[in-house]
Amino acid sequence: MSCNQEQTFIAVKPDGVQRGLVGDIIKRFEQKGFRLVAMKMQQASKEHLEKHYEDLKGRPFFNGLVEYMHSGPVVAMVWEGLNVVKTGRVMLGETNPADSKPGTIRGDFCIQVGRNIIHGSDSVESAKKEIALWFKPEELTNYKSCARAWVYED
Ligand code: D4T
Repeated sequence: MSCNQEQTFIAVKPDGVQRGLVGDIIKRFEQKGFRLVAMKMQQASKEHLEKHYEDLKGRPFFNGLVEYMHSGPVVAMVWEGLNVVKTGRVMLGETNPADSKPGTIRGDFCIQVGRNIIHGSDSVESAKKEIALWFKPEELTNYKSCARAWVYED
């Protein structure tokens, strides 16, 4: 696999959907040059969300986090490109929007950690796990972006 084919899991959380920020968020990843591989809108079950956040089980905010994520549909996506996991996290900003710089998604669009509008995988390993949890293999598209030669040198 070429390093340009790294993939990350990005989800617009229920508050981002309700606040009409889906288009703005997609636009940022598109403008950056990343390739959209898969996308769907889904109201996830609590069991599914407990699995997604299993590393945080035991944290005091865990139940509230699952309730919030279950409270409405999310827009789940897979984005692909060079260093997309790390760059995606930079584009998102810090977990707590108060620490996020202007110009980042959380820095520009939200205020509190419990309503931070977007999720992004924090490592290549968790991206693989999360993509497998949210998407069936056949839901991941495989097309050649016509912009590729204008985004990458090789
Ligand atoms: P996600 O996973 O949603 O992209 O967030 P992060 O990767 O940036 O941060 P995280 O896993 O530590 O937290 C997951 C999720 O929990 C909420 N949260 C977090 C919260 O409500 N209160 C808190 O004190 C923390 C640390 C926000 C994001």
